[in-house]
Amino acid sequence: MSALNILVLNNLASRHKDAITAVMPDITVTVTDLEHAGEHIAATDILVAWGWTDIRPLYLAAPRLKWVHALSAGVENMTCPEIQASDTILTNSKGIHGIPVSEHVFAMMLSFTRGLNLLGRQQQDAKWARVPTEEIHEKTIGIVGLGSIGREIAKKAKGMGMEVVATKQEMTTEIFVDKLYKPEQLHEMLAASDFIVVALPLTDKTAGLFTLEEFRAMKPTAYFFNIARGAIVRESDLAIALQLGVIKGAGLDVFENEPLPADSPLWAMDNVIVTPHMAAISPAYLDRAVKLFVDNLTRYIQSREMFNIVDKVRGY
Ligand code: OXD
Repeated sequence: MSALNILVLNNLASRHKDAITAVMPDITVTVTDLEHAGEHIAATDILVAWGWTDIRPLYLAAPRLKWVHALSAGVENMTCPEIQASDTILTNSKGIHGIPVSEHVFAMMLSFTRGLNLLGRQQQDAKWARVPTEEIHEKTIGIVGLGSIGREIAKKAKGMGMEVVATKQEMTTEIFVDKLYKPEQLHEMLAASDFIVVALPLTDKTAGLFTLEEFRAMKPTAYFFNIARGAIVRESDLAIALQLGVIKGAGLDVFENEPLPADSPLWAMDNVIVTPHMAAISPAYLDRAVKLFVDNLTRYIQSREMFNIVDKVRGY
């Protein structure tokens, strides 16, 4: 294969660059940001960026581009009509999120059940007062979308003595799941769950999936968690459900608009935990992401089947 120019729109440590250039001679890695990407795009063969980067303007100015790789799992801003109609390969970083995201989900769940969401507020006023507690032991967790993140959540939930149920397109044998539901049985699963975690990709089918109707299908004691994409949930309906006690609480890492606007009612609710789209972030993230990219680059160069190829029309 002839020389390859790789443009990366994120900082890389020298060990990351070295791992990429070690794949074959004649690889050039240029690290820059979106603002300066235009200076390099005409010569770029492979573009590496986060899936929320609007790559369309770059894509239209990239005659050599053959492959776009998302450092994230989501590719929501990478599937412009032009790329959909082209033979440009699109891959993502699916498979590296399970550990940090599942830890984040349990951090939020346990914050609610041990009252840390309330205690944190009290501590600011030096207030010594016990708050109600709950156990997650023997409670049911309902995972909406059993991909690699959902499976890691299921594994940890089992280890904590929970009953695990999940929705999944295909019925497979899942060692950490007690019962699988089809997506069309979502309401049935919601009604059976004490903790509901959304772990779906954002697609035309999942956008706006959670409305007041879905919150009404949940137990009034249920806690709802979204670590997927904000647009899967109608946020105004969620706020109403939380205000009216339709559900008990919500742990949210993703929002319809990010950053979450300062006037969102969610900020002030003490039955809501807001985290700034950081569930996947950990010191290990970039090491894992670069390793995955390097493995795929090797396959690309050797013309072997690549993994994590995204169906550009389906969106995941
Ligand atoms: C991702 C994310 O899509 O962290 O990777 O949200």
